[in-house]
Amino acid sequence: MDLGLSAPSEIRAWKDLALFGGEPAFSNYLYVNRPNPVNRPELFERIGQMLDSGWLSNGPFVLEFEEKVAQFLEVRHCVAVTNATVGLELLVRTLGLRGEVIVPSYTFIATALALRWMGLTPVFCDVDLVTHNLDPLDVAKRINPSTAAILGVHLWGHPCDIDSLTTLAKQYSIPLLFDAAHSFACTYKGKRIGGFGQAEVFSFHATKFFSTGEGGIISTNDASLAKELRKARNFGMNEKRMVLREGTNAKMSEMSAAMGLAAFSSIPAFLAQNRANSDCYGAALKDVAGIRLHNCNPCGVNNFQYIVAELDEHRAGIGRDQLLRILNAEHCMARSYFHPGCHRETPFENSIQYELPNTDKLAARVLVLPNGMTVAKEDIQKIGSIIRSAIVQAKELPWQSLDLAGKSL
Ligand code: T4K
Repeated sequence: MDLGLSAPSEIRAWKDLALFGGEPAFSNYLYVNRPNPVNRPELFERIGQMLDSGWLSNGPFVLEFEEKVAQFLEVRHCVAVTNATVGLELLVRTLGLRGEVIVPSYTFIATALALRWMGLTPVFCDVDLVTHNLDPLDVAKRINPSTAAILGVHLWGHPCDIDSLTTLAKQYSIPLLFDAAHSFACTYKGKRIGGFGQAEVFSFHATKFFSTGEGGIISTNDASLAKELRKARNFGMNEKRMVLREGTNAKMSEMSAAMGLAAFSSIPAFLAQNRANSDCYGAALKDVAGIRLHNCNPCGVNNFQYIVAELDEHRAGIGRDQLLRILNAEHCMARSYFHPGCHRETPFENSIQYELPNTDKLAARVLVLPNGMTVAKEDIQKIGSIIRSAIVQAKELPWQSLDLAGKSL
């Protein structure tokens, strides 16, 4: 059944919402980002080749994958790694950074932990309320003689203000790096994310729209950096197995590379479905008071991997966590990414140096909704209907009786 993209969602009586006694809208749980289906014949073919060859690591698939990704990103060098967190660690360690790195607090905890794990001090910076990305004016205020680098995050696949950050990095002669974990296949002013700053780091985790199970890639146009990264990820060895520097084991496995290679031909289909789903969410939530979808990338192409909604509690009459509770009861496992902001997480509690008002606001109001190939238009209609019903009847919802009954998230 084609519900059409412009169909508004229907209102259900609040008594029919699962949290208040109704049946859950979804019999199977709906998650924020289920892995997209992989081309199984191609994957199985490659797994067969891998087993026949006896090369499970240090084999040809990683090289082929790196070349393919470099071509796709239009960048000179790609170094495949076990995951993006390790990729960030490898990058800052290989660059020999010491001291402070300016980074947003409004990001997944991996960005900040990678720095701390490598002995660096993350200096948390506020973000712009519209883009959700580093605010260059706030970055400028935090630069000091101990600043070793700026690490921007293209959150939700929305590029940072790359031009302004590049100007700042040049002015202070510090490296500019990007956590591009969300940004595969996204563009900035007509150019694919991947070639900006000194290097960018992508994630191919299971929840990303393009996945290698676990995996990541560091992309750069700097040949000598790429060469050092290759050694550093392989125990410091060169191609002749001579140990020329300190290093670790951060290599991507052949199995992960095989999965990535098998997913390549599906990228257009993944993008098309994410885009169509995003439009469908837009229609389903149209004119619902207090909720709006984040415009992912006004100055380029987005992969629409994350459907990011912002809830204005005063206009909607219901809080973000209340709405989350209603959705979860329906088996729609929406998430409050990235609450409460890295600077408020335990490892960084003692390092709150500045007020981050925009980070606090976004952490309190953002709700990420399910997307990907496993999410159908009908699902989105139902999610829209749950959200609309909750907001329209916000004043009538019997929270008190529920809390007295001892139900909790
Ligand atoms: N920088 C940024 C900005 C990032 O967002 C991330 C990771 C990184 C760096 C580091 O990248 P990696 O080192 O991971 O390559 C998830 C992911 O674990 C994480 O990769 C991702 N960002 C972050 C935004 O989300 P959780 O704790 O929400 O993941 P998890 O395991 O609860 O998965 C979320 C949902 O996805 C689950 O509710 C169910 C579903 N799921 C998950 C997995 C793993 C599946 O359906 N199948 C699966 O195999 O962090």
